Parts: sequence; C-alpha cells; structure tokens
Amino acid sequence: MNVPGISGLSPAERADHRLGRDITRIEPVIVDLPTTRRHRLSNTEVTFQSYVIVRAELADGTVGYGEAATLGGPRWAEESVEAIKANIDAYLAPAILGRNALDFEANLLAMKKAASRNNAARGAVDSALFDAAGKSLGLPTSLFLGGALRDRIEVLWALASGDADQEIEEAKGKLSAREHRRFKIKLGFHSPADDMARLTRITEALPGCEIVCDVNQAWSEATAIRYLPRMAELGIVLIEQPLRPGLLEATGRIAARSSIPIMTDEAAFTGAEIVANATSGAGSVYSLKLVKSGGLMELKRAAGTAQACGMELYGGCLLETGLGAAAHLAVFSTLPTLEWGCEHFGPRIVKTDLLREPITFKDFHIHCPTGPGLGVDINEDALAAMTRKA
Ligand code: MUC
Ligand code: MG
Repeated sequence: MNVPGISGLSPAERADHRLGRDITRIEPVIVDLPTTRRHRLSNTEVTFQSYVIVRAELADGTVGYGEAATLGGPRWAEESVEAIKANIDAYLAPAILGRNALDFEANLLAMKKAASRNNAARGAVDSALFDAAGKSLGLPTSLFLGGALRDRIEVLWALASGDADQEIEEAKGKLSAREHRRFKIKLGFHSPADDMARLTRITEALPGCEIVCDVNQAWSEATAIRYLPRMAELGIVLIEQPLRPGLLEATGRIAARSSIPIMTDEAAFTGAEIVANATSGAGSVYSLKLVKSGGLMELKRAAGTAQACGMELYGGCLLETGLGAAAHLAVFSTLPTLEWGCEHFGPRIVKTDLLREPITFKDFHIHCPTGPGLGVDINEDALAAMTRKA
C-alpha cells in the first residue's frame, strides 16, 4: 500500500504506523458564508454563517481539516468564531503540537486540560486531527470510531423564514427534487397564535410529510400546555427544546402531558446534562451536535449516554458546511441506532460550500462520504476567498 507521505520509508519504518504522524501545525481561520435566505430562530436570525476552519498538518506533510460552526455570533451557544480562533491559537494548538495525531484520547485530554468547555473549538481541532490521521493512513475516520453501519441517512430540511407562503414553496421544491420529505419548522419568533396559524397552513400544504418543530427555548410552561394539543392535532411528530435549559422539572411536566415526544437540544451539552434531562423526563430524544460534545469520540459517547438512558437519537446540526457535515456523518454512520435520521441541510443553505465535490443528497438521504479521513476535500481557493480578512 502506498501510504501518502511515507512511500520512501523501509518496510520496518512503514510498519510503524505512528511515524510521520506528529502534529506540526494547527492553523484556524474564520470564514463567513452568505446563506441562500434569511434563517430565523426564536432568539436570532442570520443571513450569513460564520465558521472556524482548522487546518492541521502532520510531519509527513498530510493536511486535515475540521470545522467549528456558530449561529448568530455567541448566541446559540457561548462561543463566537473570534473566541474559537483565539483560544485555538493561544491554548489548544500549543497543548497538542508535537504530539502524535493517532493519540486521539490523549490529545482530547490535553486540550481539555488547556481550556475548559470550548467545545466547538476543541471539536474543530479534533475533527482536523481525525481527518489528517485518516488521510495519512488511507483510512476513513469512521473506521477509527468502530466502523460504519450505514452509508446514507434520511435528512430533514429546516424551514425558517417565518413566511408560510415562502416556506411552502421551498418545501415543495425539496419534495419534487426528492431531496427532503421531513421538515423542521422553527417557532418562537412569532407569537404562539401566529405560529399555530403558520403551522396549520404548512401542514395542510404538505400532506404526508413529517414535521418537527424547534422552539429554541422561547416558550413558558403555560404556553406549551396551551398549544401542545393543537400541535398534536396537526400531526407534529417531535418538539425540540420548548423551554429554557434550566427548566428541567417544568419541561418534564409538559413532556408528561404531551403526546408528542420532546427532544433535548440546548439543555444538554455534557453527559451529566443528558442524564439529567432523561431522568427528569424532560426529553426522550437527544439532538447530537459536535459543537456540544467537543470531539468525535465525545459525540459518540454522548450518543451512548443518551441511549443508555433510554433516549432516541437525532443527528442535529448547526448549519455546518460540507466539512462539518462530514465530521458528523463519520460519527452518525457508526451509531447502532439513529432513530430520527439527521438534518444536515447546512451544505445546501450556504451559497458557497467549501468542498471540491459536494456531499450527495439523493432520494431524501444524505450520503456518507467514504474516502480517507472525513472523505471530503477542501477547495483551498474557495477557502482563501471566503476567509475573513484581518
Ligand atoms: C438548532 O437549534 O437546532 C439547527 C438547525 C436550525 O434550523 O437551527 C439550528 C440550531
Ligand atoms: Mg435545536
């Protein structure tokens, strides 16, 4: 096998899989990518998405990439792209430079010791190391995570302009292209009554489609109690994060009254938070996100924790580009169960994705890249063009 970068070595040297895999460079850049339309959440709205793209280089010259996604600055979560880049430069990169990229657990621990939380930042560096290690060895990242169990995943599209006519037209376009037949409606930026009117129109216009609603913490317990029966009448299949993260008991009470399962998103970043949500009855489905877990193995551990508590799994997103989506898919492809599929619409909502070959969306599924590393190649010209200037 001609392993890239070490083809000149003797068989004995080649047999040492660690040789040439020391981390020589970690370089984060900020990119701003316009979206095809305004994307609204209860507490923010975006017309462009900001990411930190991390370039990791190994001693054998292999380069890997990883991504940290944010939404609306330090709004969806506390990390902004500016903070992510600064903390990678000052703390995470120095903690792992010179270490071997294949020491995945040790590198995670070194980064955790250097900076607490900073999950999006750590997840981006960790993804870049998995990509570089896989590309260097000619192996897909999923193999480091137990091996893929599926090569494609049903993928949902999020409707979030707030204008029912526009949303119906957008959904019909996705349906006729056979790209998406499940939709997520963002709620909470209109009054609950207006949101119910909007939902009624959308569900009537899209018979047979599964509709998930994400409230992004906008409701009180009383509002949820009042409107959940109407959502059940409309056939909504899942409600995501209706109340604020701290309100575990209140969320547990509404979940107990609801015939629609409640999904935990912003309320659980850590394993302990996942357990707290499950055991208080606040959530019976968990939304997996790299930016919450802070590393590919950490994401897989989060899935195991949620599953052990009896929760079903949903592959969440933060509008990642194709690169971030590939990191998620490397993990999602290895999970024993993923009952709710995933929602990786990010590569299609940014006007310019950063990949040479886009990830395939076909027959309502996103196809998991299978090549070495994360299985995708960054278009370096596009990356340079979209990099934020100092
Ligand atoms: C979230 O809360 O799930 C992901 C999809 C979307 O529409 O918003 C984000 C964040
Ligand atoms: Mg959510």
